[in-house]
Amino acid sequence: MSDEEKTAKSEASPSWIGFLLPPLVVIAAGFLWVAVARQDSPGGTSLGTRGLRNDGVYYVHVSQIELYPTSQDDEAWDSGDSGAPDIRYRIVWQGNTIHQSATDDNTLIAEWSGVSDGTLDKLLGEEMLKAAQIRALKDGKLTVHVEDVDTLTPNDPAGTIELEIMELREGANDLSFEKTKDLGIKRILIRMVSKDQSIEEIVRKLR
Ligand SMILES: [Ca+2]
Ligand SMILES: [Ca+2]
Repeated sequence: MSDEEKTAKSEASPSWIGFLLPPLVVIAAGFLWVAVARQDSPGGTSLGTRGLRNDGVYYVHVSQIELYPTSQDDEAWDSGDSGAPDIRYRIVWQGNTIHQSATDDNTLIAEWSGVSDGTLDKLLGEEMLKAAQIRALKDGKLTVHVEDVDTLTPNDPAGTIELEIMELREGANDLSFEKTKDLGIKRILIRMVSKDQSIEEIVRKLR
């Protein structure tokens, strides 16, 4: 066998695989598209039913957080007449805190609106939104830190939740958790609202 023949033979296999692979990738992508398109079909467009669009920008709004009745150490959140916690959360994306909520005092179920109160809604536009902004990217993560804010002592951490962004749905995401020694969060409601729509529609969905 000449050197030229050896080269030709050794290259035959890789080039054959190279020829086969692109159609396989196209078939896989086509299958994925069909699966996604079915979810997007009319009737499946209600809140919380549609996956996030890759590379799309979304508002993230935590509308409700419920804590377990006692802290991770099974102690009262606070001492005094009201032992109930004063709940605050912050959202971290790509190592940056991109939103911190107000504190909802003395409650086990804290709630926040995603828009500022007031009647100047349309004039204020994006300024009135109280929500974080993220870009939906594969392998992207979103972290929510929750704490009970204390005045005289250091805050009591209630737990940290790390979420795979692409596993969230557009609309409401209702997530429940078991209590552990690291987690005092019972339930968290997160709304994902696409930025790719009118400000009126965004406000309606974040309110
Ligand atoms: Ca406390
Ligand atoms: Ca309290």
